[in-house]
Amino acid sequence: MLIELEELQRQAESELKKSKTEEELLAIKTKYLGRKGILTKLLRGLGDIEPEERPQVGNRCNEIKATLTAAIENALKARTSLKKKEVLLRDRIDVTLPGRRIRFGREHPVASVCKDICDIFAALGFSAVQGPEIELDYYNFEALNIPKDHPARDMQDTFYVEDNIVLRTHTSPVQIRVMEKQRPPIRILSPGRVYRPDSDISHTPMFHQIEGLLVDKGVTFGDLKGVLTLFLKQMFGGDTALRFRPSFFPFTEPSAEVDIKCVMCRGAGCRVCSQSGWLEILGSGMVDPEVFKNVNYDPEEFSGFAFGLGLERIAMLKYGISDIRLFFENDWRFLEQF
Ligand code: 2NL
Repeated sequence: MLIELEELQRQAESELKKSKTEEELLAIKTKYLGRKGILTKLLRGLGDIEPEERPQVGNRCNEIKATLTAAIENALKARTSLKKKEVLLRDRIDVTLPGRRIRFGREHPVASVCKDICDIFAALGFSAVQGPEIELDYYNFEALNIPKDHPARDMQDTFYVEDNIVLRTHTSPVQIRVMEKQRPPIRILSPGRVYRPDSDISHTPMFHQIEGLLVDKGVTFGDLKGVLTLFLKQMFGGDTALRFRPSFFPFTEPSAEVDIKCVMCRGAGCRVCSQSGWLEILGSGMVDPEVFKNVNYDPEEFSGFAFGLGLERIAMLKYGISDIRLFFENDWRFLEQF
C-alpha cells in the first residue's frame, strides 16, 4: 500500500511537471484532490485498511495531499504571474513616442466680423435682435414694399417652403417684426443666416447678413452718412476713403450704396476690385414711407435710415479670402489661420 502511495506521488509530480496551461493544472488538481479525486477517495477509504497499517497510510496520504496541494498552488501562481508579464509586455506603452498634437478651436471669421460690427454699433446705442429664418411672404417681401412681380420673388431667387412661406432672403423681416411691436425711437441690428438659391465662388445658398435700422423724429440722410462713415472708419481704419453712390431698393428712398477705397490695391485697381479701385461694402437708404405705413408709423412724424451688408463678403475682404465656400467647410487648416 505504501509503495503504491509513493508511485501515486511520483505520477502526480511528473504530470505536474509536464503541464503547461492553467487548464491542465486545474485538471490535475481535480484528478487528485477534487471531491472524487484519487487522494480524496483513498483518505475516505482508510476505514477498510488493516488497523495496524492505518496510521502509517493515513499519515502518508495526508503528507502527499499537503505536498501536492502546495505544488499545484505554486504552479498556478507561477502561471498567473507569467500571464501578467505577457499582458504587460503586449500592452506596453512607449512613453518616448511624441504625443498627438492638440488643435485649438478658433472663432469663425464670420462670427468675429459680426461681433466687430455689433460692438461698433453697440457704442451708438444699437442692440442686436433675432427672428425666424422660415418667414411669411408678408414679412420677407410685402411689408418691405417689394411688389408681387419683383424678380427677387422668383423661384430662382427665393427658396419657397410653401405658397406663402419662404426661407428669409434678408434679415429685414426681423426689423419689421420689431417695428410692429415697438414705437420709435428704434436702434436695432439684425444679424443672422439668410438664404438664396445661388452657388459659385462668391455665392452660397446660405450666408450671413447684418442689417441696421434707426427710426426717430427728425432723422435725416445726414445722420445716415454720419453713422455709416463712423462705422466704416472704425471697421477698416480711420484713413479709409468712402463714397456714397445713388442706388435703388424698394424699401428705401432715397437709397445709396457705400464703397470703400480698395483695401487690396489702395485704389490702384486690382482683381479684387475689378480694376475700379473701389469695393462695394453696403446698401442703405432712408426708410420708404410705404414701409412705415405697413407698421403703423406715421411717415410725417417719423423718419429713419436702414442699411444691410453681407458678413462673408466683409470677412473675405478683411482676410483676403477668394472663395466664399471655404467658410462653410469647417476645415481646421482654413479656420486655424484667423
Ligand atoms: C444690401 C442692402 C439694405 C435695408 C437693407 C431695410 C430694412 C427695413 C426697412 C428699410 Cl425694415 N430698409 N434694410 C435698407 C437698405 C439696404 O441692404 O445690399 N444688403 C446686402
